[in-house]
Amino acid sequence: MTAPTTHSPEQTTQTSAAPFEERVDKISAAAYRIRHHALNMGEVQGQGYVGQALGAADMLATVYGDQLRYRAEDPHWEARDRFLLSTGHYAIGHYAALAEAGIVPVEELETYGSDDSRLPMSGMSTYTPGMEISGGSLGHGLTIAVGMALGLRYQGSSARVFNFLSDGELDEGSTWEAAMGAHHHQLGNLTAMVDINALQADGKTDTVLRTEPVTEKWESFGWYTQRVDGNDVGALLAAFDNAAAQAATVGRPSVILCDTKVGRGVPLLENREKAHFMRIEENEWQICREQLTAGYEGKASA
Ligand SMILES: Cc1ncc(C[n+]2csc(CCOP(=O)(O)OP(=O)(O)O)c2C)c(N)n1
Ligand SMILES: [Mg+2]
Repeated sequence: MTAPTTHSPEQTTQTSAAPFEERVDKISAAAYRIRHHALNMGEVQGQGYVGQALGAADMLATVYGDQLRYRAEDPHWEARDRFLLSTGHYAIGHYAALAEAGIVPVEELETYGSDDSRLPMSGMSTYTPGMEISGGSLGHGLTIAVGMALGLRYQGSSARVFNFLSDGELDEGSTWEAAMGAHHHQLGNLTAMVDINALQADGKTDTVLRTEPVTEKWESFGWYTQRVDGNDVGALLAAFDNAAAQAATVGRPSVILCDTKVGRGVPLLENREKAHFMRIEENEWQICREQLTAGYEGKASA
């Protein structure tokens, strides 16, 4: 199993002062490593939610590599920004991001899904440093984020709360109740990001429940709404910078709607049937890694 070198910041601050293009390159490199980690973890199990991790890697890299305030050596640091993963099944991608952030050791990733591992298949807050909530029951992340953002404000904290949701979670009434609550309480310290990969467990999102037009829905719920290509790091970074620029203790909550592609970066997996939970054959993992590296190096040298 090969693992690329990991960049481990001690702490990052929101919106770095480095030039934009430099930040994009740094995030893109982090996204590549996150994808690599996810493939290595998936190989341990022979299957899993690998497609989601590949699709969301650019979002995770932007948040962890550039926006989130945290201390790798002290995951419970009181002033940290909170990152809430409501989609427990995306844990594989989140663990890869936590390793990239230096919060979880890279060597530990190979324990993913094993008995006694701190990295169970579904995200559990009591198991993993940096995992703020247990998120397997979908549609609850944003409700918790609202309470947390409200609580931090009462405590006089300037920390922000980030909530990662999936498009399947937009089927849930609780998500929209939370969206109304966030607007009502003017939670300017709350930023939601939605991975719109157009897929759910039961098939394509528009065949399960037509949630579009989602941009207009969030806007009508009073949120500062942006929609971007969630696999375009430059577009993502600009959107997160916009959200950070208008973050406030009291103000409009922000949502960044990110259109992504399941399996992104690995052509072999990008058009796979049954993409929600992928079975990948033994001989395919190395091909996946090679395709990922070829794509990344091709882009980096272009
Ligand atoms: C409340 C709840 N209902 C149903 C499930 C079963 N479930 C697990 S993943 C999933 C799909 C949710 O959509 P999404 O996260 O967009 O799927 P993906 O993009 O990962 O394919 C469902 C329905 C669940 N975990 N929680
Ligand atoms: Mg989905």
